[in-house]
Amino acid sequence: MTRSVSIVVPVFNEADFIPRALPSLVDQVVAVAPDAEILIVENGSTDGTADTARRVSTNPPVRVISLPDPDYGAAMRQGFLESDGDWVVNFDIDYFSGRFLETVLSQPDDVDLVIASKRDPQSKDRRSLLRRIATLVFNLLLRTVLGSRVSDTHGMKGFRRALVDDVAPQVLSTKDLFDTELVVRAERAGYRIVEVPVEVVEMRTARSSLIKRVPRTIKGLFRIRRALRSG
Ligand SMILES: Nc1nc2c(ncn2[C@@H]2O[C@H](COP(=O)(O)OP(=O)(O)OP(=O)(O)O)[C@@H](O)[C@H]2O)c(=O)[nH]1
Ligand SMILES: [Mg+2]
Repeated sequence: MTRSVSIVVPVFNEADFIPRALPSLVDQVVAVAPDAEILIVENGSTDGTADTARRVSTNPPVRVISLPDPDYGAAMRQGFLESDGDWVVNFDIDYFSGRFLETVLSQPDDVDLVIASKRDPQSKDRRSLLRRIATLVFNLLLRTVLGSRVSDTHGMKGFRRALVDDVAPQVLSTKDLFDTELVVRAERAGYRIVEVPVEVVEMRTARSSLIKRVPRTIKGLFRIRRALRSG
């Protein structure tokens, strides 16, 4: 018998935050899915993140995977490929929800992908105005450049096993765009996608630099477009 869900959590230089966040993540997951596995995928950290994760959660369901070079998308990809749950759900160490997991696991059979959309009219996005604007602008670019109709690709998502096995190996993007390309490829392949509202509360001060991300993201979206056009 296969397990109901694998949770994939990319982490980078989170040694300080993991002791605070991981026990709560594990509790919330186990309360909803006692048979879940939780794959913590670290790459390139310089602060002992992987060891900290192993120390904080010594027992299953947590498994820690460690790779050499810092890359969010590569970590996500590795976690997805090593997972074996009927669903694969991605969480960040500072953004996870047992309630979202419950929503994913209660979907009817014909749903393949569940997106927690920060832009759903019923969502409560309590992040800073700048982050909310960044999400809006990114989504407008996604719609314009790639013709996508989803309203958000960053953040929590649940993927059906068949979709992961079919589409994840085709994804070329790394870094922040791995999951965006996965969603867009799934959309184009005709998988059934539903978006659900979410409440987003910052668990800590935002630490990633938007300035560095913007040019990289725009280049990445055009690279995805070229890849999709060339088949
Ligand atoms: N494995 C891996 N994980 C990463 C990398 N960069 C970020 N992460 C993890 O990805 C998740 C999201 O990263 P954050 O730093 O919170 O970035 P964000 O959520 O996009 O932006 P803010 O939280 O608003 O700053 C966290 O779990 C990070 O530890 C990376 O290079 N490799
Ligand atoms: Mg974050």
